[in-house]
Amino acid sequence: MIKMNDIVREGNPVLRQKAEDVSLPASIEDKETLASLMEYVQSSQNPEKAERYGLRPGIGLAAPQIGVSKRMIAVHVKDEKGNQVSYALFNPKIISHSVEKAFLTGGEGCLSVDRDVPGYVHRYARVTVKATTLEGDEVKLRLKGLPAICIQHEIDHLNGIMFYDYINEKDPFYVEENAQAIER
Ligand code: K3U
Ligand code: NI
Repeated sequence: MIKMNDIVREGNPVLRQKAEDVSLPASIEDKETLASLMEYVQSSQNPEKAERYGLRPGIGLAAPQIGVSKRMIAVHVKDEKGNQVSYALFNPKIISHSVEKAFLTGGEGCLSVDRDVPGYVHRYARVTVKATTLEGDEVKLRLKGLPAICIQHEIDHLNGIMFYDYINEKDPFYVEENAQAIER
């Protein structure tokens, strides 16, 4: 089981590398790694388990964050209707996106960043993502709201991008024209 000590922190070069594609069909080892990412995010949102194992809650996790530079992510988050959106994905790729941007009014955080970084992170409001699931099925996902924000944050980890790279240095709370504010 992944614990906080297994999560690499900013400053570790793996977080700035471009992760390698996972060769498909996935090996048992890669499937176990992806399953462990999902286990972490699910357990971290369970108050008893989070307390017992000292897990900081997260809605997503990417393989580079545990030092594995391969294209795997887990997302476990509720959409605006309260439906659970849960995906464990190999080689996720954004194949199209809206022109409209969106941002979380509370900003973003990261399990690899042990400090508060205030400011708005503008991302695409809607994305279509192609990927392969843990079960080996090719999927095309259409996401908006918090799930869309979360999957972009996780795919960024596969490309060596941190959320604060997007924050306007001079005016962290600058709002881009026509950007949609998402309350969480
Ligand atoms: O945003 C977080 C959260 C945790 C519990 C409930 C609701 C929200 C914690 S930070 C987080 O989940 C990161 C995880 C990371 F860094 F490992 F990928 C993902 C994330 C945070 C904010 C926006 C999008 C994604
Ligand atoms: Ni992160």
